[in-house]
Amino acid sequence: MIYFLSDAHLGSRVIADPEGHVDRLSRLLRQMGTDATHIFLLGDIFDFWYEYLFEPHRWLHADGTWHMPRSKQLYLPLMQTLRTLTDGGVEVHFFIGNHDIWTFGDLARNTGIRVHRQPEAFTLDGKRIFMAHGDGIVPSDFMQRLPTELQVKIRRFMRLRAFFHHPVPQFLFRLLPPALGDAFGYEWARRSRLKEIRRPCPYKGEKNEELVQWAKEHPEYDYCVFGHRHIRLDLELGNNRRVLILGDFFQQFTYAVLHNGQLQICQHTL
Ligand SMILES: [Mn+2]
Repeated sequence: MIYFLSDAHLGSRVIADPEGHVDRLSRLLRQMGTDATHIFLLGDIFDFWYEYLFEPHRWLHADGTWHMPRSKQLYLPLMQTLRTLTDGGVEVHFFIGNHDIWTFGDLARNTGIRVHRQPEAFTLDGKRIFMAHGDGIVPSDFMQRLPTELQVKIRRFMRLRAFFHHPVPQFLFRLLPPALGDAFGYEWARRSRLKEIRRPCPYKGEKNEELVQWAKEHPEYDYCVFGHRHIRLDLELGNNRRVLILGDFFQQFTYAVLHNGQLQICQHTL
């Protein structure tokens, strides 16, 4: 079995019980581990994640004990879960989202997961599958069809995205004391969560949803799987091709399973 999950936004300051949220995801991942060959985490697993220069980089010690940096203490059960999965031979792939861009090796080294900073295509169960978090994917002809005000909004997002991905500001931010960087980062993330809760952006329809448009323009893939939008979508594109948007593991608690070439979205219940 192959699993896909995105947008848990762990650690979000709008969540009443952040420990319970981390536990819920950790428990599901351990359950997946009983029959999984691969697990794909498609971005925004953390509401904010930054690996600072002046904090410990080695979390798992030779004697098997864990010493998380104080800024990441909350995530210890998840780190242990990921380590158990990868030690047990499960391939865990972690795509950065737009909230957890800033892993510089610590996460991969301590847990054994593979970090992807770019979209990636895999052949699994005989299907050609394209995966990405979904931010920054805007087909150019699609852009031109949009009203000017929406174009301006997207351009602003892309500029901020380029800044967040740039090594110079990244290095400077890494120099901050973790408590200061986190205070800033979690507050930025909290505001974007609140904005989304107050003004959700529902499915825009086949013609206006950029990820759907992108999938349509790429017939070389059987399936395209995305996160980011926090909507649950499973759309047929003809010729057995499909595009999935995973929902989230924050309010909807959805994820997807691929088994014998069949892909479907599931709902996690407590
Ligand atoms: Mn996102």
